[in-house]
Amino acid sequence: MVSATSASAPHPFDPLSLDEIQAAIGIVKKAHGDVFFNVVSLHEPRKAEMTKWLEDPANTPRPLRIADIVVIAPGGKVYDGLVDLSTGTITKWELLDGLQPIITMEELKNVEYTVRKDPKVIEQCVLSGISKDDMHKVYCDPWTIGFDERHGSKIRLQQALMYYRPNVDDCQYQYPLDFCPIYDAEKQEVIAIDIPKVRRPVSKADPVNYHPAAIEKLGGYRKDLKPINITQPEGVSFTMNGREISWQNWKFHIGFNYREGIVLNDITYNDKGTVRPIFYRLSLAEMVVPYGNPEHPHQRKHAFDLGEYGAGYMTNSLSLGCDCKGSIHYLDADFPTRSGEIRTIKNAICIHEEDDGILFKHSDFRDESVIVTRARKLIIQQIFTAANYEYAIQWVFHQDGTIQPDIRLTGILNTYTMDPEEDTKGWGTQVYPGVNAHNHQHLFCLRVDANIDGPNNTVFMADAVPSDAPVGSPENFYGNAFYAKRTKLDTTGKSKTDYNGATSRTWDICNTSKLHPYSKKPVSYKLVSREAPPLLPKEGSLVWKRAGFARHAVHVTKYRDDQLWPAGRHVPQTSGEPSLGLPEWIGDGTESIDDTNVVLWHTFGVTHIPAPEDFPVMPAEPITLLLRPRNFFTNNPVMDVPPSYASTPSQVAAAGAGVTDATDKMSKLAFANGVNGGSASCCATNGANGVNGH
Ligand code: ABN
Ligand code: CU
Repeated sequence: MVSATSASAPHPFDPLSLDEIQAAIGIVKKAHGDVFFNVVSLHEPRKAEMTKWLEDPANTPRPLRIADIVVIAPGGKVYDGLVDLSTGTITKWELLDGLQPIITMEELKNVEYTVRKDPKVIEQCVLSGISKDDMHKVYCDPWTIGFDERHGSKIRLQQALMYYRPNVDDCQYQYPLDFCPIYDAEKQEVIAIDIPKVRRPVSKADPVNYHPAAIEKLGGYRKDLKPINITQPEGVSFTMNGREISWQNWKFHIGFNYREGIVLNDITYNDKGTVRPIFYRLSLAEMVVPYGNPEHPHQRKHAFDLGEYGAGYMTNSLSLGCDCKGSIHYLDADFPTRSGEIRTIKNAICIHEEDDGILFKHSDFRDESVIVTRARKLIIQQIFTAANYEYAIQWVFHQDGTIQPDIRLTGILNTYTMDPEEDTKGWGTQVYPGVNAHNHQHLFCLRVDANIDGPNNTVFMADAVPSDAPVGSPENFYGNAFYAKRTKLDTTGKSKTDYNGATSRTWDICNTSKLHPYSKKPVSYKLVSREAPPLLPKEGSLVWKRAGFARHAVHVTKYRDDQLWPAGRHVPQTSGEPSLGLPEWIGDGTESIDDTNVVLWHTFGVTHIPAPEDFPVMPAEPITLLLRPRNFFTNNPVMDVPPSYASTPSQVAAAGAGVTDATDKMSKLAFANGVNGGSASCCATNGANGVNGH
């Protein structure tokens, strides 16, 4: 039993500690013997109870610590359970029928070992032009199978995407093989192989690699880079209390789970002494990567990297100076292994500040008085590796109340083999001789559990449009009128909306019971997201059915405990009939979401038509969006951030007396006093020599 009442009791949002995971495992083992542990994670406190505790923690009972458990018992039987850690009791134990839980890293690793020994796989390798003695050079990325109607969802399956490495240090993704074994995780054997009608032998092209020895061979690394060092001689400007962070008026809790990775809870901003709630919970709740090649079996290639593999389970251990620079605070993550041991990922989350360019600036053209204030940002980061791809997830907090989820995609393209003269028919690109990188999308689902100045919020869609009135009419005589048209999304059905670049469409999460004193508009947070392509696979396709959340850029639901994951709780091998998660919660579309506790689900991402520059390793591609305060603060909330330089007209007239100058000395050295020999007055709008200190 793990006491929840001691002084060191965890915050109710904290992930389960190592001790708590061990306790839960012990309790399950005692009751159910040897099972494979798939999930042992925090069962999040019920919101009603948690909200009371957050309001008055000293006088409210602390929500109990409960472990959310998924196990696979002998015979492939899957159980969902709950363990109350305060009493040491199992409060729920439910056998699931035809549902497959998330695939763990350990399960993935078994597959390669099996396929290398399988006689039928060896036969196919030989047909591809690989010697049977070279099976140690054959690799596979074991993917969940998606859904295959021939095999259903009762047996736990993976599809093995096959590759070859002529040498151990070669990048296998340039030697894809053309067949696809199907692996039964319970039997631990290959049960079928999908073999294409048109065979394509393994490529004979010379390897192209990106490791240092390969780059040396190609002429070596660039030699013109001087070091950039980031120093924070007085330390960082944030404070941590357990997993609660305070920085620049922000305060929130940093959680982490096997599936979504970073989860941010109870996000508030101290607005001149008033602590204002903004979001109850923010996370990336799901993602899907549909591939666009119509040939069998590529229709199965649409990984749900969070629901099927887990952004937590796949997270990297981050290293200082590489993944993050500066003064870093790290948080570790603990997970169960299949057998019930503990796996700790050191430095799973890094927290640090970065300079962020100009926060605001104005200079007066009359007299060259100027104010320049530099911004900094706070970054909560994790990076996960989803087989070939890397995803760097940054939750960026800005001083002005903006939150910016920022994702960088890097790593390696998923590839398939082709004859170098073959026509890709537009479904992919030959990125290297014999390498076909199929078109695909990366569609993420951001879950926004809103709390804008209180739990009752309403979502509006805002479109910048011209006046409806014609030119020459009394309302729009000159024809120049335009405005932001606001449409209230007052039912779940109406909330299904898509991005429209032509109207600069945004969505406002409003508290309609609180109006701004000047604008008379409701206090709000605006979702500004310009990378929200539609799901390109057609209505009725397998991925359309399975990834219901990706059908629209925005859906809004009424909050319910446990509605966390928009493609369902157990995603592998769902058929999409019915579509789980968000389509179920949207229901017939009649539920009111007006002035209530709402959750906004936002699907955004990129459509990736690969190009040779993406190979053999992709330069990181950023995707970003903003949650911005609008009509929320009385006026600019960052005027109290100390400026780097500030002079008023009277100070300019008095030749600089009283000017505030906190510019960094290195900049002056480099450009003003040093190289260019100009004056050290850094902020004149057009310095005589054209060089400013900033
Ligand atoms: N991107 C699909 C995937 C993720 C993890 C492991 C295998 C495959
Ligand atoms: Cu991509």
